Amino acid sequence: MRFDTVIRNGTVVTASDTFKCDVGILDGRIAALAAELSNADEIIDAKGLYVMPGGIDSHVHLDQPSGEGIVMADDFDSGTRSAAIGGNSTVLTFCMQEKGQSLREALKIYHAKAAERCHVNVSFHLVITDPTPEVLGQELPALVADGYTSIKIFMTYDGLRLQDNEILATLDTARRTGALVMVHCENEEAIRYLIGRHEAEGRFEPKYHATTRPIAAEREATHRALSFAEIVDTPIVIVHVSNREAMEEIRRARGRGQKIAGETCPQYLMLTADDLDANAMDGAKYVCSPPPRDKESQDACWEGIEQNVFDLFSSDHCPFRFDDPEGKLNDKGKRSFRWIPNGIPGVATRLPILFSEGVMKGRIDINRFVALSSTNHAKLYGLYPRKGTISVGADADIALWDPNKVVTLTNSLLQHGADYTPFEGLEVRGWPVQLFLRGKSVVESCTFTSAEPAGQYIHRGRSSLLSQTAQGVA
Ligand code: DUC
Ligand code: ZN
Ligand code: ZN
Repeated sequence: MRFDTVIRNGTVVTASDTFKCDVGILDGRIAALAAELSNADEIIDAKGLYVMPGGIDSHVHLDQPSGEGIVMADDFDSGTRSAAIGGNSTVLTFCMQEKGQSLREALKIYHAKAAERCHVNVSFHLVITDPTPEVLGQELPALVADGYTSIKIFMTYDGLRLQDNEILATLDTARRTGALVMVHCENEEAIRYLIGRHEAEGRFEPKYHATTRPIAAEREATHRALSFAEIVDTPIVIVHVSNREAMEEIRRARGRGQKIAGETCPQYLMLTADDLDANAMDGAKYVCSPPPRDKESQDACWEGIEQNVFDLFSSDHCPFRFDDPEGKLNDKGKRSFRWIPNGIPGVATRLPILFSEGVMKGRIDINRFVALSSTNHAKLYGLYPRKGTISVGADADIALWDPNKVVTLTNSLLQHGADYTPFEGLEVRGWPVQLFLRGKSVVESCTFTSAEPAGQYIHRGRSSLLSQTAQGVA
């Protein structure tokens, strides 16, 4: 058999196995896995490297409206560039419904934003902010059938959050239509009350972002979301979990037999609320929601990664420039933490941090790394087995990792639109040295090798979490 490309002498890693073999690629797909393959137009020597499925980051915000006068630092060009630098071949981003807007209108806008400028594959979650009877009764079922098979809803933020009756109606519709729902769990009323109290007491600095969004507000909303999911018998994903108490809610719900996926992010392993208390306004760089907590919460999140409380490790990349009137230091943001846009950049640093802090420090094995970084995302969001694994027939979306390459994280390396990284100066061991999209090399040693953006938009199938529930279809 003749191949377009053969990757030779590498160590192939999947979520379940590690083995030495060559990978033969033909027409963008993996066509053979065998001891020795040689008949190819191009031979890549991967001696000493891990051959892994390209990362899938299922929680990435790009080019979203973020409030008056605020501009997100990444569009689909720069954001997907940065994703590729960090070893990702696919990102799942958000299509945000404005109030009064139909989901189809919103999709038209986001498809135009993404068209022909994606350097990795992209697929959209639908953010539902206005669950009218038309949206839930007519649009959503048709869109799920068209491959928009996941939804995000918010329990916080004025203008975004759903009321309890709307959450129930959305979850119920999701069950009937076969969509997976991601929930942002924080109690808006408690946060609003605390913000008012802080401002009345003259407390405006960035560090108060953390004290106005306490663990109890996240725990309560997590419990409520899980209870609603139980009441209407719908699997959900609890996204960006930051602490032990929210983890315990997930554990308990699973103990009751609920189908729940859990997600955590690098910021909850690597940052604490003390980072928000940095010199002058520097703390604004770390403002995200839920906020980073304390050392005990970091340890708890590592435990959740090691003990399978978490299925997903995502970046929640939500980038704003720091020193910019349209970013963190906008005029109002300088006056109160309330106006500092929430979110940090991280799509390029997610995998090097998990590899270095997780695999190289012995907390998780390399197969769990692949599960957390790629395979579970593919399964939960309807991309598997075409994406998220190394197997015959899968797309040749492949990352070659050098486990011995030591890199000091610095902003210029990451090619995103933000003017900082929260992880500046962190030394990581292990780096994605080459990335292939459908068999084509797109990045080598942090340099783009493909002249044209090679990413595609992907319509997705049903989540593995829903396979035995909605409509009884496997
Ligand atoms: N929630 C997210 O999922 N991302 C950024 C900000 C937020 O609140
Ligand atoms: Zn969120
Ligand atoms: Zn997010």
